[in-house]
Amino acid sequence: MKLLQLCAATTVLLAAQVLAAERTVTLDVPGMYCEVCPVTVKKALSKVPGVSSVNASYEKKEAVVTFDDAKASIDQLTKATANAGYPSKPRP
Ligand SMILES: [Cu+2]
Repeated sequence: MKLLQLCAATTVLLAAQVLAAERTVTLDVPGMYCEVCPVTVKKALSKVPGVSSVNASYEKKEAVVTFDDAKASIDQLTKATANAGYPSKPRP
């Protein structure tokens, strides 16, 4: 039974690695109210492991994030901005 579980876990892990890919997501960050805000948002997102690039725009109130979806999730990204004081949502 234990062995079976281990096998299943290994299979999932391998599948995740095979499917791992760079993804780009646009986050709506409505709380950015001046030109310094995107700098803070960018810093917070860049610290998330797996994030390779961040482009935050005050004018558009958005952050475009490229990340490795095997290392980071959209959930982690929105949490990182929220922790920095800027709640965000992925743009559909
Ligand atoms: Cu600001």
